[in-house]
Amino acid sequence: MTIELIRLHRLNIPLVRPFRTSFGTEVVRDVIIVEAVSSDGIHGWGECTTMSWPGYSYEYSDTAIDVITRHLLPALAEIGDDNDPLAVRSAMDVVRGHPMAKTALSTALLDVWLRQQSMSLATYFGAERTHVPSGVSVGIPTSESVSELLDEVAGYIDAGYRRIKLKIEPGWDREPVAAVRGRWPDIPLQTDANQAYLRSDADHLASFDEFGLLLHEQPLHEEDLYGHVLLSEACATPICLDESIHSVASADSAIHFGATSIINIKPARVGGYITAKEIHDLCLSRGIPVWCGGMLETGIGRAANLALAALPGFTLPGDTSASSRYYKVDVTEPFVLQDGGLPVPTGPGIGVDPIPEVLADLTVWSQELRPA
Ligand code: NPG
Repeated sequence: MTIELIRLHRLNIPLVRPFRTSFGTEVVRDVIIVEAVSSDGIHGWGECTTMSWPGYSYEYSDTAIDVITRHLLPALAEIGDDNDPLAVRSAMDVVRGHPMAKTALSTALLDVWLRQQSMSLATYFGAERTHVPSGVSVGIPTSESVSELLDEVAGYIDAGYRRIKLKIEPGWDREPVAAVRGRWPDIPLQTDANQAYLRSDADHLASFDEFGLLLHEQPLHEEDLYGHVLLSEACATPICLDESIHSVASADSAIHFGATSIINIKPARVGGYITAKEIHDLCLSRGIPVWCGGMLETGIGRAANLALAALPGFTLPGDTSASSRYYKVDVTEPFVLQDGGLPVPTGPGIGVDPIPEVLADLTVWSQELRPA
């Protein structure tokens, strides 16, 4: 199969509410959707989850466009018409890093490849679950008001979300966690600091043990693996790594050294769904529970994440929330919460397509690229 055309669609989608974390505030999702068109007329889709600034990682939307255009697409010329997912991944290996750009392009190609075989992504993974329980990630209210936070959390709990993740940072941590735990003593609750703490905060973070949390996600800098080992020793609350995990090898090292006892698997952070599945398999074999992270995906990225999260090692609810948690209008048919979770798409490939008029409406820039 020959890929004749790659289209990059850059969209700006207003969020239903600002999403504030320890690394910044997003009000509008600046997202790139990659479309791959094959010579037999099949369209495949992938989402690039970069933000407009390098706050979560060094990648951002402008670098992703550059890397896809000038490096990843030319690298694919090496494999000619062979779009086998493993061949695509190894061709892209010539580029260091840039996992979100790689994920976007490789997922669009994987989608074409699967659609040609009429196989769903979940089936390709060997996933059997048809419904995935949803958690929700709650940002820091821009007002920094605990009562506003409680109202937001109450809305999510009423909607049926199965676990709550609170974004924290120094100065916004014990009080909101205590308030949510006080009001909902039994709800599965976890924190996410996005690297905002220091090793010297270990005693402070250990003081959260009284709240019976599921986990603390990525409290320290992503390179501070040993710091997370020390934190794991200081806290009864399990430590879960996100930003530190970029590959099977980094997951294996973090588990081996005792820096993490749970892993957040985000395909976009590890360079694609093939590697994400391999990290899942490693964790399953080591008895390490995993859950699927999110990066405010549209229906395109969400559909693929749900297929992954249908694998058996995903034993904790992930950040796979309904479309309405993020957007008034999603690019695809909206994912709607059913019984506290979302259905795993069953159609060929990722199982969803953008709605052409919505895609056109939200597009602020687009470009057509011809593979060599
Ligand atoms: O539900 O998609 C979601 C958001 C989950 O908190 C979430 N994502 O740090 O994991 C994170 C955070 C994030 C969002 C990271 C956007 C990067 C970009």
